[in-house]
Amino acid sequence: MAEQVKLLGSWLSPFSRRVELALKLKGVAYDYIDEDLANKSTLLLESNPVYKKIPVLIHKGNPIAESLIILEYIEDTWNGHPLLPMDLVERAQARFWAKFIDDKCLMAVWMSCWSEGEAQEKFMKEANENLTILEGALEGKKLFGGDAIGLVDIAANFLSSWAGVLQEIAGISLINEDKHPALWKWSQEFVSSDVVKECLPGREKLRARMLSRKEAILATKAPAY
Ligand SMILES: N[C@@H](CCC(=O)N[C@@H](CS)C(=O)NCC(=O)O)C(=O)O
Repeated sequence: MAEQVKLLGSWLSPFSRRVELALKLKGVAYDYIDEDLANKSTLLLESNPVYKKIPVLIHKGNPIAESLIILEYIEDTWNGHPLLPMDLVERAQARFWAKFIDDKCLMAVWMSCWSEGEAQEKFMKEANENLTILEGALEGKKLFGGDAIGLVDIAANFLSSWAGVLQEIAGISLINEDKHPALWKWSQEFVSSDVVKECLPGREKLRARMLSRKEAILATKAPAY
């Protein structure tokens, strides 16, 4: 029931969009609260006192934080569209790649877009190498989950629309048909799904928000997501 499931998120955040996508794939009804991250609600601060970040899923009054942990909770709690394969080895591999995306790809891509000069070159090299490694996990499949969207596809959402907009703003090209053909194809396939479309921020709105923050972000040495 919707009143039992609440998501504290932000329309801009790939992390909270991951949770929305998982809930929609499972067909779970939920109430969504869009947080003002410059003025966090008491509910958010009390629900995630350690990191004070969105997303937080509140199920029957129990708060669960950190998007990848929330995705696992959703998989364990609700039937319907499976986010993980049945095979135990494949499940472990999916978890590995989701963590690899968080640890090795997201920050490298993000920082490539928000740095300049030598630092930018370093981040772009790192992003390129790690995206090439990530492509190995596609192994000729159209999605990381095979024919259906799974945990790794959801974790990689940032590499679709967010990365596209940020690269455009930064005037760089990290993920394109020549450099990362498998990932490029994946991205086209991923964003063509209707349920995924419902869980993306909207290109123009995202672009406008990022452009308005560009100066402030560039002035910060280690801009947070
Ligand atoms: N590792 C976290 C990252 C979540 C995160 O970085 N959330 C950002 C928004 S994209 C946030 O709440 N930022 C507010 C802050 O840092 O004060 C996850 O996967 O859930």
